[in-house]
Amino acid sequence: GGNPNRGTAVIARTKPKTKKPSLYRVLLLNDDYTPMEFVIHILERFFQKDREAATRIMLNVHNNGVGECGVFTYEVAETKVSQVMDFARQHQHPLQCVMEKK
Ligand code: TYC
Repeated sequence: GGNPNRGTAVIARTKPKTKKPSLYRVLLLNDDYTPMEFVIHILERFFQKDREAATRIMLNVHNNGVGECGVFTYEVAETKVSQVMDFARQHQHPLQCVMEKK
């Protein structure tokens, strides 16, 4: 016999815990070869940006070396990175897309 929980205590949460998922930035990296128009197309196609927002982000990457396309949960960010990298490879552009934890 004996109490199997001897020396332990469990305190119940008062408020149900809803875990916020970690967020990840998806970034485009600049290079000297990928056409500006191609990068704008990527931003429209995979990140639902309108022409104006896509152009602003592309120029930001062009001028600063790196720029944010959006913020997503891990799975979605991973999917975006894969889609961009596959599409760039298919068109033989060296464009790089990465994700980083916020
Ligand atoms: N620097 C490229 C050019 O001058 C344009 C470019 C912008 C490339 C953004 C990559 O992520 C990029 N054609």
